[in-house]
Amino acid sequence: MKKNLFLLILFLLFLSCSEVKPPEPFGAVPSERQLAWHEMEYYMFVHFTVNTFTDKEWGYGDEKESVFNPSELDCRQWAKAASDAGMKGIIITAKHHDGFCLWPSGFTEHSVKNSPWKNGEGDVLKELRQACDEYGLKMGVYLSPWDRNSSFYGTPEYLTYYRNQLKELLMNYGEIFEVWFDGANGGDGFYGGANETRKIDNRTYYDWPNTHQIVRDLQPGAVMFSDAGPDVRWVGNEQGMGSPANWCLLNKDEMYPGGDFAKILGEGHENGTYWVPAEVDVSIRPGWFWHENQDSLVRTPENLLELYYSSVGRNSNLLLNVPPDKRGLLNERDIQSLIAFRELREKEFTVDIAKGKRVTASSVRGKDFTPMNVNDGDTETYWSAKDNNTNADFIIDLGEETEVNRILLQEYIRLGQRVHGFKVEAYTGGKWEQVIEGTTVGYKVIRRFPTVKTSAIKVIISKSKACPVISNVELFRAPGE
Ligand code: FUL
Repeated sequence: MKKNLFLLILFLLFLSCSEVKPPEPFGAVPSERQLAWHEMEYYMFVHFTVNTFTDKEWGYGDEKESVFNPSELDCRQWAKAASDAGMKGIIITAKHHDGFCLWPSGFTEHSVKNSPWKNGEGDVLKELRQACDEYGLKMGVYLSPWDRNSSFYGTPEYLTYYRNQLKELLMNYGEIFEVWFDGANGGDGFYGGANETRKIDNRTYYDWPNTHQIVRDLQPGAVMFSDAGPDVRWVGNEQGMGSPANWCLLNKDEMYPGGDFAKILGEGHENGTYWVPAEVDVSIRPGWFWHENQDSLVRTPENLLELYYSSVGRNSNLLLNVPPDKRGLLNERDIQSLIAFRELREKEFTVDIAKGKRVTASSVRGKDFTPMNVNDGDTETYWSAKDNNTNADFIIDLGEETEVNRILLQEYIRLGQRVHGFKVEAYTGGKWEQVIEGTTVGYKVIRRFPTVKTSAIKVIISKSKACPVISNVELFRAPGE
């Protein structure tokens, strides 16, 4: 009897040793819809409304519908440009602060239905949906909470009006990947002819939880953006600058859209209780809307590459605004810049030098978590150190002296964002030399460093909240020094 018990214990011990469990998640983790959003990385913002024709950035709300009259509107041209540029979706200003709707809303006369465009029969959202489907892009909507046209604005009735419009957008235009709630709120406007200033309390007026529920019910796969989430947060500036230390974590309950939180939003909260990653929204021109006198001020491909490093390279998504002109077409200059930027980007990341090379680590949790997972081309597999090993490293053996000047790192974020200190060293001249130092990683970081000729690269996770879990490492030799 005793012998049997002993054998059983031995057997159980054997079972528990052979199966090494994955690490426990640490802190807040992303939802499935957020994980899908992270993979979008780079997509287009389209600012288009009456402002395009009146040369304004913020329409007052009294614009006649007749001013909206694009001569050659072609959403397929936008979608083709986005797809050629390597973008994965388009978010459109279905309604900006002026209240003019790009779709024939049943709740206002202030829309395309009273414009001369297509004799009032047109629907920009419908055309964009078809174009996105044709080019394999996802579609998102911006619906300005502030409405300078509506007589309801500032009263409780406005909420019903706003939610009705939101429902129209979420029910009639297929799958929406992101709903964009702008933070600019309240001030002077037309308001149905009142021509006055209306102030609202950002914290309470919109009753956001109930509006958010509408999005969850009608488009469960969509993420919601605002200054403070709930799913995606503003990065705190409109210059395209992600924060070098960037937590996907935020104590969002302490915040509300339109509040004064710009400084916090860049970095997020190191120990935030919710997963709310940052999105960098920035325009390819000085303004959000098209203005003829800005045709010469389109960002250069080199400048767009800088934006890419300061957004996607810093654990954020890049939402790049490209505004159609009065024809309803993206301007040739903007398209040229976008395409040349794609070419530059491709030259940066031509051959992944790390792929398939031998990788060894100072700590390995078990055979399923081998360091060879970091460069197997599969971001669902990862290297993990043993529990409590919050300081660990791995070495990529390049086999021969190779020039390297870029590194891309990704954490397996399904288990949370853990790393808050890392270094990269290159083996050169018989010793290890540091090439970069960083803080957070998260979904992705891409770092540049002066070209080094090396036979091995060491990634040291010097500080982590729990054992590190790294899903991907790529190395490149980009043109230049
Ligand atoms: C801001 C708005 O006021 C701008 O017009 C633009 O839409 C930008 C993306 O967000 O808050």
